[in-house]
Formats: sequence, structure tokens, C-alpha cells
Amino acid sequence: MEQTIERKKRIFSGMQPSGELTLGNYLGALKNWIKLQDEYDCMYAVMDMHAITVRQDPAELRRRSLDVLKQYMACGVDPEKSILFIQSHVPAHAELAWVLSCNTQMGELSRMTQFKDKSRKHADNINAGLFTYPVLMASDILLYQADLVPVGNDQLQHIEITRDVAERFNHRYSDTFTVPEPFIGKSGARVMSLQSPENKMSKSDPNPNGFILMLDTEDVIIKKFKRAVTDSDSEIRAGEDKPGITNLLTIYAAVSGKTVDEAAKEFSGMGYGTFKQAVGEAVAAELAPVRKRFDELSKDKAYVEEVYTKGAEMASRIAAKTLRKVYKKVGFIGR
Ligand code: ATP
Ligand code: LTN
Repeated sequence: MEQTIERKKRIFSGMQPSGELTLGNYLGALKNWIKLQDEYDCMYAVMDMHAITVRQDPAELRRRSLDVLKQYMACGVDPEKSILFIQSHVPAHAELAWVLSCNTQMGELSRMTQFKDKSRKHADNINAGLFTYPVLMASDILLYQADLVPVGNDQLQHIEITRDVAERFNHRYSDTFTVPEPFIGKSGARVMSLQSPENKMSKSDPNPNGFILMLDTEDVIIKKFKRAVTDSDSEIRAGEDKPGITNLLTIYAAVSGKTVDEAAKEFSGMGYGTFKQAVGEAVAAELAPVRKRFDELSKDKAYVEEVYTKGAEMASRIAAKTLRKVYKKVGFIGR
């Protein structure tokens, strides 16, 4: 068979196993990951090294790392099409991070909003890793020469610093890294909390009614939507003055593939109760097969292990090439 010379564009993305995955992770990122698999060479990793920038219980972290991988697969990330692996299994991430940290300024890192947010939330543990988090993230992406990085809106600043670091390195040492672009989906790029719709839906929210977990049961999902914060009038439309309703419309649109305007039209004139029930049912229907597939994968440990072992082997091979190039360029003596 004739070999195709042109390589497909590469995608890299990942999530931290710092909690259970939410509807925000699903609509903001995972749903796009699945769509991109046919057209691109995709690599998706479980970012366990990033997760320890905040304190983790080791046994919980181990369980969650595998759960996150299984959730990728349960949603439709296919190990036959994409490379799936666990970040800490590929040492090149940490190795490149060291070189890049020597090419990143304190000033640019101290502007990161995620660092400011997380230092406020974890005031008793503002560790150096939390500060250099974006350097490790840049390494994840640049190691694989990724062209595109599908993430939610909140990660734009991290992609921007990755681009800056890559461009600077290329300029200083000659062309080495592909400068990546963010890929943000049209809908669901920013799912808000059901209880405080001015904040993003987050797996580390202490109030569980604020988030929907991907593995929540149908009853729980519908109950949480019924409790969702709305407002005092009764009009179903999107607008800055109606963050709760806008969020529910956005979620419904992302799940049903409709636009927010179409969704608003569909529900116009209905009461909030009926509307919230309908959104809950649509989300529950979308997530039910994911939960079923997750349960099946949980019974097949050997298969999951095979997937991440093979994934790490393939990823290591690609990573080694970039790292070799980088070491040579900065002046390390080859082994
Ligand atoms: P935490 O809330 O604990 O900071 P997180 O869920 O924001 O965690 P990750 O697990 O690393 O952080 O995020 C994985 C992906 O999910 C990223 O691409 C992120 O942009 C996306 N994402 C997270 N929350 C949302 C949300 N509410 N809406 C849209 N996308 C989101
Ligand atoms: N910081 C990301 C998780 C992450 C990531 C990456 C995403 C770590 N490394 C590389 C894309 C590409 C977050 O979503 N909080």
C-alpha cells in the first residue's frame, strides 16, 4: 500500500484527575475530543503530575487517574484511533519542563489567573509546582508538536503562554517547536455552576448541587437541574441579566446540537419547572450510555491496563524525538 507522506495535524489535550469529571469537562472538552479523532492524530492524557500541585490523597489519586481514563474511553475516545496515556508514565514531560522553566520568566507566570485563583483557594499550600504549572503544560503540548489543543475557555491563557514559550525558544535556538493553536468548541466552552451561575462549573466546588458529574445517575441529574438557580421573572431567554437561564439554555443547546436561540424558541412560554425538567432529561439521556460503558470498562482491568501501557510506549517514542532535539540545541552532550 502506498504510504501517505503528509502527516495529519496533531491534537493534544488532557484533564487532571483532581476530582470526578463534570458536565463542564464533558461539554467544554471531551465532546470535541471525540469529534476530532477521525480528522487528526489525537493524543489524550491523564494529567496526574498536574494534579499534585494541590494536595491529593495517594490512594484516591490512583483510583481517579484510572477513572478519568475510563471516562475518556466511555465517552468515545477510541484507543484504536487516538493515543491514550497517563502523563507520569512518560518522563519526558518532566524533563522538558525543566528546560522550559529556564526559558520562562517569573513575571509571565505570576500573571496567570489560575495560579492566583488556586493560591487563594489553597492558601496553606502555595507550592512552586502550582506556580510553574503552565511550564509543565507547555511541555505536554510542545513535546508532541501539537497543532491544536481542544480545551474549555478557562485554559486560553495557558495556551497563550505555551505559544510565547515556543516562539521564544524557536527564536533563540532555531525552529524546534510547532506553535499550537487553541481549539474551543462553539457551544459548551464555558459551563457555569448550577448554584452560582457567575462561576464556572468546577469539580472542586464544595456544593455538589453546583455541578453535574458525568457518572451521576439519571435521578440525581434531574434533581440537580430542578434545584438549579434561575431568577425571579419567568421568561426563558438568554441574556446577561439572566445567567442561570442562559446557562441552562447553553447546556441544552450543547447536548441537543441546537443553537441557543433555537433552544430558547423551543421553550418559550413554558414555566421554569417544565424547562428545568426537560434540560435534566436531555442531559441524563446523553450521559446514561457513558455510565454504562464506564461500568463495563471497570470490569475489564486488563484491557484498560493494555490501553495505557501501549499508549505510553507510543507517546514516549514521539516525545523522545523532541526531547533529543531540545537537549542538543541547548548544548547538552548527547548520550
Ligand atoms: P478544577 O475545577 O478542579 O480546577 P477543571 O475541571 O477546571 O478543574 P481540568 O480537569 O484540568 O480542570 O479541565 C479539563 C478540561 O475541561 C479543560 O479543557 C477545561 O477547560 C475544561 N473545563 C473544565 N471546567 C469547564 C467548564 N465549566 N466549562 C467548560 N469547560 C470546562
Ligand atoms: N491545565 C489543564 C489540564 C492540562 C492540559 C494540558 C490541557 C494539563 N496539561 C495540556 C491541555 C493540554 C486544565 O484543564 N486545567
